[in-house]
Amino acid sequence: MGRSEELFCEAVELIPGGVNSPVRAFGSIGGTPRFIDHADGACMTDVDGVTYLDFIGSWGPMILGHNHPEIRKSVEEACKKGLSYGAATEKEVVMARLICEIVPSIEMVRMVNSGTEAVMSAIRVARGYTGRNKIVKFMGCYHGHSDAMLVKAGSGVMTSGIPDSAGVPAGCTQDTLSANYNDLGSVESLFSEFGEEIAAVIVEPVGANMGVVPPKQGFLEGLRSLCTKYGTLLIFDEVITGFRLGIDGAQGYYGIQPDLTTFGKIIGAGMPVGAYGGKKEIMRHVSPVGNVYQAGTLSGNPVAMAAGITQLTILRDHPEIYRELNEKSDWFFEELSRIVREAGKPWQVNHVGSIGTIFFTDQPVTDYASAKTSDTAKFAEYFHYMLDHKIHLGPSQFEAMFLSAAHTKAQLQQTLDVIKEYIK
Ligand code: KE4
Repeated sequence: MGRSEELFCEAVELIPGGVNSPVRAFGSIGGTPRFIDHADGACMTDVDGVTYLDFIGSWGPMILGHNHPEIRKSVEEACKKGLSYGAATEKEVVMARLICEIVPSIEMVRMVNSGTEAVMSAIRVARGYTGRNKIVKFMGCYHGHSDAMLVKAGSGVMTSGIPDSAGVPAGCTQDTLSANYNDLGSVESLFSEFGEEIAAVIVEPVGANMGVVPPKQGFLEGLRSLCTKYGTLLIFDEVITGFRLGIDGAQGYYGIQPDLTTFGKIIGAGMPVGAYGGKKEIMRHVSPVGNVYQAGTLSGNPVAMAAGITQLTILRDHPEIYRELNEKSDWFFEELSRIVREAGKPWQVNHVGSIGTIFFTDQPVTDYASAKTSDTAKFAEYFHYMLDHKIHLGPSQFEAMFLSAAHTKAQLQQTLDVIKEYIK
């Protein structure tokens, strides 16, 4: 028995499912999760000394690759000054200014500790600001595990096949309305019925938690105009797309200004960081200046800020990183599509920039229902074939592949060669 198996046997007795986040348990694809010892660049090495080319990238944060020397140095330096004070620091001002300068729609921002916390807080601010209760979300979109968002969610909820979660009282979700992604008509119907009761529409501007599902032409624009018409806030959940598609995220990539934006992942560079922000007129409703309460012991933690500031600064000052990453990613996913097509397989490949998914279905994947037609057993077989060839994908059909600046063309070509072998 290898060390991962030993650790997993022990872990399942101590931690639910042996993991601290469900998707890591390999539940939908079977087998033993690899316990990782260290990571560097585009690779991670497990406790049995096996090194894998990594396409999880910590589910998004590692856009510059693992163990980036400048990020590591800034964390080491910050640690020497103490880990946390529970008091204001200059680093929080630097981070806030970075985000406000970079993201078109943000004039004021609050740091939190996860994407879940960012979304939960943004929803509360939207309700406090509008005085309304109802929230529209989209089936297959995942916005973290706060109660009101666990309705037809994506990611781990979709992976485990639980459309809703136990332990969430009806009262917490009675004001959460579900619409179909890429289906403006389903949103118009909700507005016709609930119109000025709707506080916010929250959307992943690129769906990435039912696998990657790009917005159809006009979808985001339609949401923007519906929200403006009804005085509803448009919330872009950019926990994945923020600083991923480009320095100004999906809102820059698609040219749409949301009223509030949530962030996570990349802004922490692997440390636990989330954030939410928007126009001052809205954000001034947040405590202590406003009447919408939100707080956090480790929010704006100086060590986490050091990591995030360094990563965002590198990304801001080196636009060639995005140009090269997106060119490399377009090439990779287009090559993957070509391989699938030439092998006569009906499967679908969706991607936007450096996130993408191969869906084992013959239907174009444009929403939750079409994503669900994917053959998850086939995905499991594919996943393990790749793992056996030292390529570690995300262990779920309904997640994205994350490419990074550290992935070389040769490593990506090697990945395509292995996929080609699998497919033939
Ligand atoms: P966290 O609370 O996990 O930091 O962020 C929640 C969240 C919010 N919004 C979006 C669009 C997200 O993708 C996420 C979290 N993403 C998943 C991966 N699909 C996290 C992986 C996991 O749950 O372990």
